[in-house]
Amino acid sequence: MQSSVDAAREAVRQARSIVVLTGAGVSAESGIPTFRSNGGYWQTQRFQDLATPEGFARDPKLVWTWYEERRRGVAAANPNAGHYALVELEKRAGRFALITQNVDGLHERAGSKNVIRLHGSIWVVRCLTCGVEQMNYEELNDLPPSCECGGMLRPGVVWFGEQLPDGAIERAVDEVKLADIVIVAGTSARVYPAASLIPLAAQSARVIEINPEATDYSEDVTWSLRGTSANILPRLL
Ligand code: BJW
Ligand code: ZN
Repeated sequence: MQSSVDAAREAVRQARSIVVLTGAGVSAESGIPTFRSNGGYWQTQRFQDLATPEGFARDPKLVWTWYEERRRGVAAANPNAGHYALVELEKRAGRFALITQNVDGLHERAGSKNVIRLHGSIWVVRCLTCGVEQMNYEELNDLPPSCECGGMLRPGVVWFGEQLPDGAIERAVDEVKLADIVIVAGTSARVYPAASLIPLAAQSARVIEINPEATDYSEDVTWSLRGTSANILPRLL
């Protein structure tokens, strides 16, 4: 393992263009639950109820109660050593992009600049009637919240069956094609199209996977480093 970390660090040092793809595991050490690993949301709750447009239409209050609880958890959390290592990597790299599936905003709070958010933001709300989208960091007490126009607000995230934000996956694909190193950290690689970036990366870049568990793509990457992102990402600098 040590020799793989050393080899990966050397490859990172020599890279001209670095792309990072992150998932919920990167925020786990900030105390934020993942979806599919131990203690993950989908182990006790149905994604159909909480993360689909149909679930929201059936019971917007239930969905909003879950998001509001998560918003409070994220507001009370702080970025961890993994988030900060990626900020440092961006400063050192010639070309750098951070593609994230996370909606918590912790990469931006840590100081990452070129962030491509594939699944939206828990801090954005959108009106179902007038379509206005805005940042909202307040505690929402009356759920579901409503817009000034009287319409119902929804969380500005991407649910199953919904399109990703305009141009997001296209930008991500372009960045991956230009990269010579792609770091994939803290994702189960089960959700598409995000996961499809990993085999795409393996076609033209060296890929470093960081995850305590194996994924479907662990065999296809150059270095699959078993460990946590707060521990391993700083060691790649
Ligand atoms: C650590 C760690 C530590 C723990 N350090 N690691 C192709 C094939 C099959 C299906 C599809 C397909 N294309 C599209 C689909 C449908 C669907 C999909 O992918 N389904 C599959 C599940 C089968 N995709 C969609 O619907 C997407 N839209 C789309 O494709 O539009 C076009 C289209 C529409 C309809 C039909 C076809 C095409 C949208 C996906 C939206 C995902 N939304 C969610 C919730 C909303 C955001 C939110 O509220 O947060 O996004 S689901 C949830 O999963 C969330 C995450 O962003 C996403 C990914 O999860 P992630 O980040 O990988 O977390 P986990 O928990 O799965 O994994 C954590 C990992 O960390 C684990 O591996 C741990 O081991 C590890 N870990 N601690 C490092 N300390
Ligand atoms: Zn409105």
